[in-house]
Amino acid sequence: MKKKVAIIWGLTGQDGSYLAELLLQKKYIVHGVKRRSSLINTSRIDHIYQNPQSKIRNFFIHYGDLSDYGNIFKLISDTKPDEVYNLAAQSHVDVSFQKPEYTADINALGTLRILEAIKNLNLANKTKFYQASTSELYGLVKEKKQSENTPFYPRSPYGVSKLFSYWITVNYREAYNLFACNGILFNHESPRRGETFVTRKITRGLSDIIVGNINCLYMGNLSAKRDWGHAKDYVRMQWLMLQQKKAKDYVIATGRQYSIRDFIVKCCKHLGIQITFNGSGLKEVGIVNNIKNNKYPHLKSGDIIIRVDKKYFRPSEVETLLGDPSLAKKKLKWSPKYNINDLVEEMMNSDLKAAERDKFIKDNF
Ligand code: NAP
Ligand code: F7E
Repeated sequence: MKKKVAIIWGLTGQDGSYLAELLLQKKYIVHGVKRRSSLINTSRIDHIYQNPQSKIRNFFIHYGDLSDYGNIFKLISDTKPDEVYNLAAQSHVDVSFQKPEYTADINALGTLRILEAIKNLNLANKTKFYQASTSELYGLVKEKKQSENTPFYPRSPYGVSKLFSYWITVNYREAYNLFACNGILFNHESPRRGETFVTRKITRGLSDIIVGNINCLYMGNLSAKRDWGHAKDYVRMQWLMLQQKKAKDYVIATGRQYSIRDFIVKCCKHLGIQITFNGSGLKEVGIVNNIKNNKYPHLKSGDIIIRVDKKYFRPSEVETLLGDPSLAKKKLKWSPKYNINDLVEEMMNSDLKAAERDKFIKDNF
C-alpha cells in the first residue's frame, strides 16, 4: 500500500515533535519544516534520528519559514502531501503584545500562504489541511464552558491573529471545497512545553528551588484558570480530524479547569511539600508549610518560594478558559489518556532530572 505523505510546519515545537512521532508510528512519510537559527533548535526531535530502529528513511527535514510564500509553495509542490499540519506560530500570548506585527504575519498570513499554495497547486482534491486554532479565540469568554458555538472575543494580538487563521481556514473549505479543519485546542502541556509557558515555568522553577539552583519563583496572575491537557492526547486528535469523511472544526479540551495557584499546589504536593498562599495582589506569597520527611536540605518551613511580579501581568488578560469537548467525544470518540495529576507527575519528574543535571554542571565545572 502506498504510504501517506504528511508535512508539518512547526516540527521543532512541542506539538510538532509529538505529531511526527505519531505519524511515523502510523508509517507515514513525514516532512517537517524548521527555521534556520543560530543555535541548533532540534532538541525535541533529535531522538527520532537517534532511535536505533531509525525511521530516518521516512523522515525529512527542510528549512523554511511561514513568512516565505515561495518556500511554502516549493515544499508543497515537491512533496505533494496527503496531509498538511500547520502547527507553526509565534505561540506566546504575552510576547504577542510586544511583537504584534510579526505575530500577525506568521500566525495569520502564514496560514493564508499555505492555503494559497495548496489552492494554486490544484491540490484541493488531494491535500487535507489542519489548522492549529486555539481557546484564546474565546478570550473574554461569553459562556462559562466554551464549545464550537461559543462566540469569539480574542484578547491579545495572538488571539486576533488566530481569529484570522480560523476564518480563512473555514473560508477556503467553503470557497474551494478544500478539506480544511480547525482544531480549537485548549492549553496542552508536556515535558516538552516551552519553559516560558506557565506550567513548565512552575515545574522547572520548583525543581530548581528544591535542588538549590534558585530560592524563589516570580509569577504573574495566579488566579487565571485554564483547562490543561497533555499534548500527546491532543496531537492524536489533530490526526483524527483529518481521517474523518467530512471536514469539521472541533473543540479539544478536558472539561476541567484549575487556577495557576492550584497547579502550584499540585506540583508541591507531588514533591511532598505543603504550600500556603498568604496576602493578595502584588503582595501575595507562597510559603512552605511543611516538608514530608524533611527531604530537601535547601528548604525549610516558612521559606517564601512564590512571589508575584507585575512584569508577568498582561495588558489584557484571559481570566478563565474551560472547554466543552462534547462534539469531539461523540464524533471522534475523544477520551484523553492523561489527567492533570499524570501531567504534573510526568512534568515534575522530567524537570527534577534537568535541574539536578544543571546543578551538577554548576558545582563541578
Ligand atoms: P511551540 O512549541 O511554540 O512551537 C511552535 C513551532 O512553530 C516551533 O516549531 C517554531 O519553531 C515554529 N515557528 C515559529 N515561528 C515560525 C515561522 N516564522 N516559520 C516557521 N515556523 C515557525 O507551540 P506548540 O505548543 O507546539 O503549539 C503548536 C501550535 O498550536 C501553535 O500554532 C500554537 O499557537 C497552537 N496552540 C497551542 C496550544 C498549546 O496549549 N500548546 C493550544 C492551542 C493552540 P522554533 O522551534 O524554531 O521556535
Ligand atoms: O499562560 C498566567 C497567564 O503562557 C497561562 C499558548 O500555548 O495556550 C497558551 O497560552 C496563564 C495566563 O499560556 C505567569 O497570565 C501567571 O493567564 O502558559 P501561558 P496561555 O497564555 O494560556 C493557548 C491555548 C495558546 O494557544 C497559546 O499558544 O497563566 N500566568 N503567571 C503566567 N503565564 C506565564 N507564561 N508566565 C507566568 O509567570
